[in-house]
Amino acid sequence: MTSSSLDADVETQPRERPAPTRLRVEYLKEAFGITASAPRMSWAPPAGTVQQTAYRITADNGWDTGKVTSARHQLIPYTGPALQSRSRFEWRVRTWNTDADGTETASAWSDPMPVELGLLHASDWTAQWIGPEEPDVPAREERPGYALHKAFTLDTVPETGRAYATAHGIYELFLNGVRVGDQQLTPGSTSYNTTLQFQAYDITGLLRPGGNTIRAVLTDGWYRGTFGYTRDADMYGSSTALLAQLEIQSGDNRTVIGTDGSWRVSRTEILGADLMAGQRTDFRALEGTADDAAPCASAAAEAGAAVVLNCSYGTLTGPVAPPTRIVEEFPPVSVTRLASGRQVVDFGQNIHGWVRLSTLGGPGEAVTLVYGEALDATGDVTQDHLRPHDFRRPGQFLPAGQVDVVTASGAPGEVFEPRHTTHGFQYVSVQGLTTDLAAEDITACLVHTDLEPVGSFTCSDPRLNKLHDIVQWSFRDNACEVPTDCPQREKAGWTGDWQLFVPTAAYLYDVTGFSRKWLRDVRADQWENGVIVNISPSPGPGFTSAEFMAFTNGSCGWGDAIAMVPWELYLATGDAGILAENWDAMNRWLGFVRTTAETQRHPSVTAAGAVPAPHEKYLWDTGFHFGEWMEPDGPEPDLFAARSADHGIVATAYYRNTTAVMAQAAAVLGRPEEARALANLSENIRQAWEKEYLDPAGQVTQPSQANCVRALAFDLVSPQHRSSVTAQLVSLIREAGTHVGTGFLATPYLLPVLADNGELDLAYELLMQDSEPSWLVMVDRGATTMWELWNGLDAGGAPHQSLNHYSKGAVVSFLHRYTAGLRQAPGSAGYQRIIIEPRPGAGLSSAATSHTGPQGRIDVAWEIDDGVLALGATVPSGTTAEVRLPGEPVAVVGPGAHSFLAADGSKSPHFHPARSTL
Ligand code: RAM
Repeated sequence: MTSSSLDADVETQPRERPAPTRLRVEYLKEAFGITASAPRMSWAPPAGTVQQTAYRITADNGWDTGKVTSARHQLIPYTGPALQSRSRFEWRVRTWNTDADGTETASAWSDPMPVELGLLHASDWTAQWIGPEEPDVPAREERPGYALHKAFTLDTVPETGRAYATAHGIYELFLNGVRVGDQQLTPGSTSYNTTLQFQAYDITGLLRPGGNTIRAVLTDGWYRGTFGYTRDADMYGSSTALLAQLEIQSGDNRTVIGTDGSWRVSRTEILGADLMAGQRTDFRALEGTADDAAPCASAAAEAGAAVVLNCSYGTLTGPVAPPTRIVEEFPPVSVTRLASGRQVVDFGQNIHGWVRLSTLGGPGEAVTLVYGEALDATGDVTQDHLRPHDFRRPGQFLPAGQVDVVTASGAPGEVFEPRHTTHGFQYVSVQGLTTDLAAEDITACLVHTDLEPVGSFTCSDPRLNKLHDIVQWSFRDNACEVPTDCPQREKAGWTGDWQLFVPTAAYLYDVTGFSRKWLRDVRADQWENGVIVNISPSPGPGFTSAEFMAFTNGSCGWGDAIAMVPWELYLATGDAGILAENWDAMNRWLGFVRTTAETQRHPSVTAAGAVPAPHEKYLWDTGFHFGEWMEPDGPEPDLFAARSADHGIVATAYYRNTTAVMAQAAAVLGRPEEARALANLSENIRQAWEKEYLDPAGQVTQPSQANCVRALAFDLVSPQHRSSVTAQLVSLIREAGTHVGTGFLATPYLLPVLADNGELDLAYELLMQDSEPSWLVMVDRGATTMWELWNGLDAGGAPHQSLNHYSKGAVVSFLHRYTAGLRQAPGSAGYQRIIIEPRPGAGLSSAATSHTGPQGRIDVAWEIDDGVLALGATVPSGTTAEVRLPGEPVAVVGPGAHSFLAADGSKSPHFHPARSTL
């Protein structure tokens, strides 16, 4: 149903409501330079309404849906005039909604959201790829930044100006000496062989009549700099390149200034820049070269011509995730001058990014900045725990990197900000600077993908609040372009880490675009045989080091990310399209797992019987697996030994889980036959697991907390064995002195499994445990981010491995879902049906959580006073909540603010809805 005019709508709808909010285009808040020619629009219904009944979208390009009777407000396809490269429009939406009393009211119009398309086709690019001439490519980590620049003249002030730019490497653009835009580390990290992002910028305000200069600074970045644990260089190529196109419009006149052979290349102050190693800047190198602000004669004299390169345009694409930015800046909490003369700066928080240093040494004096997460006995920064093994020289370690060096020229106003590298750090050892640093001389810049926060948690226990805080910090520090494992040692998109943390992350931040971008790389990096590689983006099997470590790909719990991550995103958003995008890749992964299970037997099984038992074809017990990984007191990981170990108990569990997840995904995608077949396969695997790994007494045969947790979390044992496996898990935990014994994979499920199987108190005992290993040890030892190991800082304060890995932080989803008590109902996606069920414990007297999902913001808060639990909940439009309080029947409530009182569970229950309002 549509209505013809906006005015008529207003007349018939006198009661105006607040407007729809959170307008998004393809999950983006800023849709500038996108390359989706049929973008989809979403919004959140106005706060305080019960149910959207209709919407109307209008745009300034003539698009008008009229009034459409529909409750839908997610991913509405654009149906206006066909969009071309550079098309621009502003859209807004109003909705009609029912109130609690059933009357329909019209909302106000939302604020407008601008959308502008970038360059959709390779043929839109008239610019040519250019690069510096490098007869001898300098050694890795020593490669300088180059400036590629061009002077041009404009007759008039232009009406609009756009710049489109990308690079093989990292680029920054400057127009007339002013930095263009506020994005960092552009063009961002992707699997460059298949996808290269370009950025679009509005440069209208930076252009001027007369002489102008466009200048790009180009360094190695992910393209050819060193990367990851193995510190490989040249992953995507051995030369850097720039592609930039300025389009300047005045009336009907479009001037295009693209990179080509007329551009000049000069040196910059950056003598070396590498994402892992650090940045070396010598401002003296600029002496006698171009002033950024003006194309002076000396620049031309200094510069050489750019080389035109024959690179492809075919991989170019606009953004699908928010950009990377400096999201926060901090002053130091202390600066300490050591006896050695070094100054140690403590920012009080472990972060990812760099510092901005405004006090440099005297002319020609080098100041060295060593970044780290921990201090040694002398109070200086130590990096020893961050040094990776050198696989090519067993027993040796590689440098940790994270060292910047800056030499001043003495020119006034020199500021060092190494934006062509990044570091994971809380401390910086400033070496070679005689001036005492004041707080305003050095600033920490937190750099990450600019994600929207959508979730919160707080409770009456300060240590749990701190735990939540440090987990959130670890996520922020590892959300730079792709979900990384750690921001210092590796900065790598490990599949397993994201698989196990994405449910927590998606509750706290809108990670949809960010994850979709990464999944595109995961799919691109998938091997012919279906193997999902451990790290994405990565350059593929043709690359030497990838080949060297190739045997580790195909690990259970890591490769399964291709099913688990899309499924979690679907649950968070209700967007089945994310499942559809990844469906083929999941099937190919499953094909690899299934073929491996059906055709290979682990030698230990073969030794036990020449003829395979019928259930053995469902056991995935060969190939390399990381296994549970990093259990406390576990052996030092030995990847080469793991290659032949029997990890069937873990791998078969993941085989079961992935088939179960895919069965549900198939059902959502309207593939009932596949859903049935997958569910059957999953049940067969379950039975095989039970037969192989559960003894007749209902005990897991390879007893570990992790194996018991998986048995329950992945529904591996039949209902009659759940209690014996729970009892086994409980006794393993008690044998460990009530300590956590899981590593990476099972940790997210440990507390939920206990709570779901009648052991809520034990879940809380583990949560509140404060001797090693435990989460609160991290809090008590002053962690500001989650550690990779349970003993990241040991009792003596010595650091071990990374102090900034979010994986163990998945525990905080227990705080959201159980402690505060907000979770989705089974079968719900996009938070349309929720369950509010506080499960208090550990003497907590209050807890609160919020989550802004597709329907809007949900708030849950409870307090216990004198044995009475008072619960307040706000349920957004279009959402149904089941409220479950101790000993009471389920109350089903709709949108609005509700409050309830109940006994806290320890006293006799008394429960009634006290008040509900809109
Ligand atoms: C480590 C990474 C990552 C983990 C792999 C298996 O080096 O830091 O967290 O997934 O190993």
